[in-house]
Amino acid sequence: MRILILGADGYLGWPTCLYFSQRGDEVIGVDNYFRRNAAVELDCESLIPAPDLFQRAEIWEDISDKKIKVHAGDITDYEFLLSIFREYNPDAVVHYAEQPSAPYSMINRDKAAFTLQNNLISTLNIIYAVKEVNPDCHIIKLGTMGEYGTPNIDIEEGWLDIEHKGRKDKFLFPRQAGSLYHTTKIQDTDMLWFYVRTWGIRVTDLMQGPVYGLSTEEADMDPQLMPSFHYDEIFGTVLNRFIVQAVAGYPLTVYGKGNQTRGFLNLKDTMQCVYLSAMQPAEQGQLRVFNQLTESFSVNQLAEKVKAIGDKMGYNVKIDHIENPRVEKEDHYYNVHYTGLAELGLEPHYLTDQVLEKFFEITSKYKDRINKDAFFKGIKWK
Ligand code: USQ
Repeated sequence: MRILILGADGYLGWPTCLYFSQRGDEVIGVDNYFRRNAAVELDCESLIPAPDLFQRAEIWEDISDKKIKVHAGDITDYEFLLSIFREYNPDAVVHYAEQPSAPYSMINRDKAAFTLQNNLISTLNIIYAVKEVNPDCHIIKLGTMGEYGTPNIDIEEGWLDIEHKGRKDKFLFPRQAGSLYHTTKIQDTDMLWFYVRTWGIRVTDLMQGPVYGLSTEEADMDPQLMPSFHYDEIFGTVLNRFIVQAVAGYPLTVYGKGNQTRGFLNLKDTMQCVYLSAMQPAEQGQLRVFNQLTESFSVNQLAEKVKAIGDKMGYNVKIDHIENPRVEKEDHYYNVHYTGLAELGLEPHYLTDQVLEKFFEITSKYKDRINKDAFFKGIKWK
C-alpha cells in the first residue's frame, strides 16, 4: 500500500510512519513542524530530543533498509498538498496534521483562530485533493472521543438510531465538545459526512481517547526513533504528564475532583487501529466511525496507579488536587461502546503494572531534561 501520513513529525505521526514502513508499505510523511515551533514559542519542548523528519528517515533507513519519503510543508497550502497527491497518488491518507491540543486552542483569540483555520482548511484540502487526484483514496481521519463530550447516556459507535413521533432515522451521535479544539473535530466530522454524501468519498473517522506511552516495536530499536513526547500542560496528555511528574518529584496535577473519566489507549494500539483501518478500508460513500479506546479510567484512578507503581519503584509520589482550569463535568456517567476495531482484529495492550514500570524506566532516562515550569502554566477556559 502507498500511504500518505500527514503530521508525520508528531507523537502519533512518526510511530505510524515506522509501523507501516516496517510492514512493507510505501510511506510518504509530511509535516510543517507546527508543534516543534509552538513548543519552542511556549517553552515546552519534547522530553526526548527528536531529530527532524529528514534525519529520522535516514536513521530508519540505516537500521531497516527501508525508505520513508519525507516532505516539509503546510497542507493548508492547497497547491503544496495537491503536488504531493499528484506525485505519489496514495491509496490511503492518514490525517494527523491538526492542532491537537485543547489548552492551546483556549490560550487566546489568535490561537483559537489558528486552530480553526488549520484544522478545517487542512481537512477541506485533503477532501479536494482526493476528489481531484483519486476519489478512491481512503481518508483515515483522527477524530476524538471528546467530540461526544460526557452525555448522560451510553456513547454509541458514531451513530444513533432515533425514533421520533413514530418515525425512525439514523444520525451521527450527538456532539458537544469541551474545548474549541474538540469543536473543530466535530466540524471536521460534519464536513467529511457532507462530502461522503455528496461526492461518495470513503472515510474512516477514528474517535480516539487520550493516548499514553512511548514504546513501540520500531521505536524500541533505537532511542533516536522515539516519538516526540510532551508532558507539559499544553501538549501532554494526562497519563504521560503524571509519569513525568512522578519522575520529577512534582505532585500529580489532578484537576478538580478527578472523577473525570475518559477512554484511553496505548500508543501501540493507535498504530494497530490505524493500520487495521487502512488494510480494511471504508466503502465508497461510507463514513465509517470507530471509537478508538481500549479501557476507561477516571483521572483519580490514573493518579492512584501511577502513585502505586512509582512508590514501589522508590519515587514517593504525591497527588495534588488543583483548581480545575477547564470547564468540564467532574462527576458524570461514562459508558462507551467500542467493538468495531476489535472486529477488525485489534489486540489491546492494557495498562498493566508492567507497562507502567517500563514507562517509568524510559522516562527516567531523560530526567535531566524535565522542565518543571512546563507542568502547569494555568491556561483557563474562562
Ligand atoms: N487532566 C487532569 N490533570 C492534568 C491534565 C489533564 O486532571 O494534568 C484531566 C483533564 O481535565 C481531562 C482529562 O484529564 O478531564 C483528559 O485530559 P487530557 O489533557 O489528557 O486530554 P484532552 O485535553 O481531552 O486531549 C487529549 C489529546 C487530544 C485528544 C483527546 C481525546 O490532546 O488530541 O483528542 O485527548 S479525549 O480526551 O477523549 O477527547
